[in-house]
This record gives sequence, structure tokens and C-alpha cells, in this order.
Amino acid sequence: MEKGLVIKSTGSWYQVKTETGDILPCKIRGKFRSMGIRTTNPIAVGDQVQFTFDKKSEHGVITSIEPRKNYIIRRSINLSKQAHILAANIDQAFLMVTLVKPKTYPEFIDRFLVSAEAYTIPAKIIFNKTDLYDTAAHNEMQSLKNIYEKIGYPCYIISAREKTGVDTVSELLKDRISLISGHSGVGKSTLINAIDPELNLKTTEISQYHDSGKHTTTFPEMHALVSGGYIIDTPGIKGFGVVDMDKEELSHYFPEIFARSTQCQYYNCSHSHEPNCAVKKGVQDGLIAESRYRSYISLLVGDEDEKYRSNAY
Ligand SMILES: Nc1nc2c(ncn2[C@@H]2O[C@H](COP(=O)(O)OP(=O)(O)OP(=O)(O)O)[C@@H](O)[C@H]2O)c(=O)[nH]1
Ligand SMILES: [Mg+2]
Ligand SMILES: [Zn+2]
Repeated sequence: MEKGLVIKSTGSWYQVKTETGDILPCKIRGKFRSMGIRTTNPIAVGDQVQFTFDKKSEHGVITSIEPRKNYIIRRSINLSKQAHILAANIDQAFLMVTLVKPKTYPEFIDRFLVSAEAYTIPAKIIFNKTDLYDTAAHNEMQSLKNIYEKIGYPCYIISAREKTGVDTVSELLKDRISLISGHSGVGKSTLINAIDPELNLKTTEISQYHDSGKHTTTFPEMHALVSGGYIIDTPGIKGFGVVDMDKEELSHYFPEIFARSTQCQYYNCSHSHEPNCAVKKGVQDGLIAESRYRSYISLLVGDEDEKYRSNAY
């Protein structure tokens, strides 16, 4: 029995990095229950597993998974209600945002942050392609940065193409397992290449995206960085389907809304229609960003669910 780290998962095959640093193709034997969660994939990138080596077929057979520190899941594309585990054992999650080519909207950012909060994964925001921003885009970025930093999400301003701001991000990745997420074409793989050119990940000109509708990165994949640590590159996502949660629970994942809710008149205030709501007052007084409140209400009502259901791959 050996131990290893799952660095790639493509359906039935897994790439496992052994303790001696070899990369071994592995399969799972028979039915594999993923610790009580109903998922389309029992094992994900970032899982620590035990395996035996099958000499005849020259591949490993995964026999068990170590308990996960955390994991991040997405609702699967089909409506079977099954979840898909994106990755496990993550120290921090970066959301890459671009204001042009393509445009990322605040509601998408907020859905990502809600998921990260729900899984207790520290989240950070990277604004990329700033070399393409005009004054209006720069102003928009600045106002988003203000909103998110004020509520505890660090923001980084970079151009992966021009390699500005890349060193700062690179520092943050040292000796940690980081996940990077964001729409297709925002430059996730380009950033990883800028940090470690040896990895030479595939990237695609944005102009070619519209024609094919394809994603360049198609499976989450973990890359060891020369500086120590791992980065998990993920396929672009169209929407972040938030896992099912109770409506009462939702406000816990908006830190600034949660903080003010103790001052609402009703202890179970949903901050939507109740009188003397400290959250609504906070929005009026400019203490809570309107865009954040709109995202909260949209999730509460669930009306945008179809639009944002994750359907990337
Ligand atoms: N101008 C500019 N272009 C960039 C920048 N970063 C990435 N790009 C370009 O954006 C396109 C898409 O980059 P990728 O790195 O493939 O995007 P991705 O996020 O990995 O996309 P998926 O793998 O499909 O999710 C490429 O043509 C990159 O050269 C940047 O900072 N500035
Ligand atoms: Mg990519
Ligand atoms: Zn309220």
C-alpha cells in the first residue's frame, strides 16, 4: 500500500503523484463511496489516496481516500441533483475576473464567494487583462476592489500577458494548495504559465472562443510549482451553481450582511421585506454595496438559478 496525491482526474483515470514524486495512472476498483456525498466523481484533484500497484496492468488501484480538509463542489450539468467535486484540500481559492474580453459580472463574483464561504476556503480576487482597460474599466475595477477589500477579500491587479503584478500572486502561492477559477478565457492558464513557464499550459486566443464554444482547459489539473506549492487550474465556468442551502443560512455567507443582521428588528429577518431591517438601512446609507445586496436577494429568491447553473463541462 502506497500513499499519493491525485493531481488529475479525467473520469475513470486518475493521475497520482507518489511520495517519491513519480506520476502513476490509477483506477478505482468497483463502487467507491465518496464519504457519504452523492457525487458524479468519487475522487477529485487534491485528494490524498492510498493505492496498490497492479504489476500486470502497470497501473495503480486506489483503495481509499484520506479524510478531506475541505472540498469545493459544483452542481452537475444534468439535473440529477448530483454534485461534482472540483477539488479537495484547498488552502485558498482565487477568482480571476476580467472587465473586458470577457466581462465578469458582480453577481458571478458573489456566487463564487458564497461557495467559498460555505466551504470555508479563503477567497481572493485577481483582476486580469488590465493592459486592455480603458478609463471606464479601470474605474469599475477600482470600485469593485473597494467593495471586496472592505469586506475581507484581498484583490490583486495584474496583466498576465505583460507580467505585471504576477510576482505578488506568485508569492501567495508558495507552499500552499491554491485553486484558480473564473470564466473561460480570462487568462487562468496564461497566469500559471507566467508564474512557471516550464509548465507550458495550453492557452487559446480569445477570438477563437466564440466560434468553438470550447474551453481550453477541460479538466481540473494540479501543477507543482517550482517555488513550492501547487496550483489547480480549472476549466472556465459560465456560472457558479451554489450548492443547496437553507435560505436562513444564505446571509452567513455574505459577511457584511451577516454582521449587520444582529441589528434587525426580527431575529429571523430575511432582509427582503421586513420593517426596521438594518441590512436594508445599510444599503441606503451606502455601507453595504448595492450589487452585493442584489446578489443576495437574487440567491434568496432563486429566480436566476437557471441562468447561473454551472454548465461548463
Ligand atoms: N491582453 C491580455 N490578454 C490576456 C491576458 N491574460 C491572458 N490573455 C489572453 O487571453 C486568452 C485566454 O487565455 P487562457 O489563459 O487560455 O484563458 P483560461 O482562463 O485558461 O481559459 P479556459 O482554459 O478556457 O478556462 C489568451 O489569448 C491569452 O493570451 C492579459 O493579461 N492581457
Ligand atoms: Mg485554461
Ligand atoms: Zn434584516
